[in-house]
Amino acid sequence: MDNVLVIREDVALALQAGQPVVALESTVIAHGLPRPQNLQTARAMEAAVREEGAIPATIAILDGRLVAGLSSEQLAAFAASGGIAKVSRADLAAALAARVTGATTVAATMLIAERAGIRVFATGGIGGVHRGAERSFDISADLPELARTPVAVVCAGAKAILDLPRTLEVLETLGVPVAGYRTNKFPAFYMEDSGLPLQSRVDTPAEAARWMQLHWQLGLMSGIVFCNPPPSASALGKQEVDGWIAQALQSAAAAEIRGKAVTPYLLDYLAKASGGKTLQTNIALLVHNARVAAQIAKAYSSLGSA
Ligand code: PSU
Ligand code: MN
Repeated sequence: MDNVLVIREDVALALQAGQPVVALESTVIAHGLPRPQNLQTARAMEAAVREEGAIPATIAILDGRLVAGLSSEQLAAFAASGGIAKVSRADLAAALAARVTGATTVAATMLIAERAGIRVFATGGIGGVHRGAERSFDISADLPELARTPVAVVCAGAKAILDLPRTLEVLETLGVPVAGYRTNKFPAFYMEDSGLPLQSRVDTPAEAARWMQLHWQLGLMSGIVFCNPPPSASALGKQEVDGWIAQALQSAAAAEIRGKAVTPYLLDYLAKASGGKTLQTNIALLVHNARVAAQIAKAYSSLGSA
């Protein structure tokens, strides 16, 4: 792996010393947020992780290598460039062979984090079962990745554009634990409550860390989803969001958007239709998730099993 996986020096040192590290993804930077908010948010997430006493490792593919821990300059160049490939598990070898710059999805970021030895990862909302998946079969590769890769993902649930009841059903089928972080409800990304109850919750970083330890001690190789609702002050109401989502889905259908382009198209449409409101909420929840992930990473590393 050495010639393929590059781990930033401070990240490697922290991992060797059993100190907390938080992985961050790069599809949200390249495809989930517009410029210049993408770089500002990536930096704010890294700063939140550091403030909590952990080391951030933003993961991407640069010039044919998997990089765990972009430097400040690499991050700026990445956020500024257009035409970056969206890379999931299936695309990794092709991206390396073609020496492209690649943005890693939740699925690819989890996989690379695990190879690097990082156990905690923060994102906005995971991918899931798309609405109408009974016809399109569009189910994010994030779900099967969660089933096979032992990394804890801190997120505000799954993205609101998805079919959330079916997303939860698939996670259950795949044996992926889904816990509310200080909530009994599955959040809906921009909204604190999807209306779907969660079976379990944790209330402290120490409890989350204990879960991780037990789950992996049992030899269960799946990921764990910790659902951290968006901060109340920036959460949006169901009625307004549902209206924007309906418009976004209609527009995507009319424009015949398919495959990897679907999620970026919908997020961009929502940001515009809402006059920037969904963008502000997306940014707030990303930074909040980074902070909570760092707290969990710290608690997990203090257990000494990292
Ligand atoms: N969270 C966000 N914004 C995003 C994503 C997550 O706040 O853009 C990205 C993640 O990289 C996730 C991807 O893996 O969206 C899902 O894409 P798809 O539905 O094509 O699997
Ligand atoms: Mn898809």
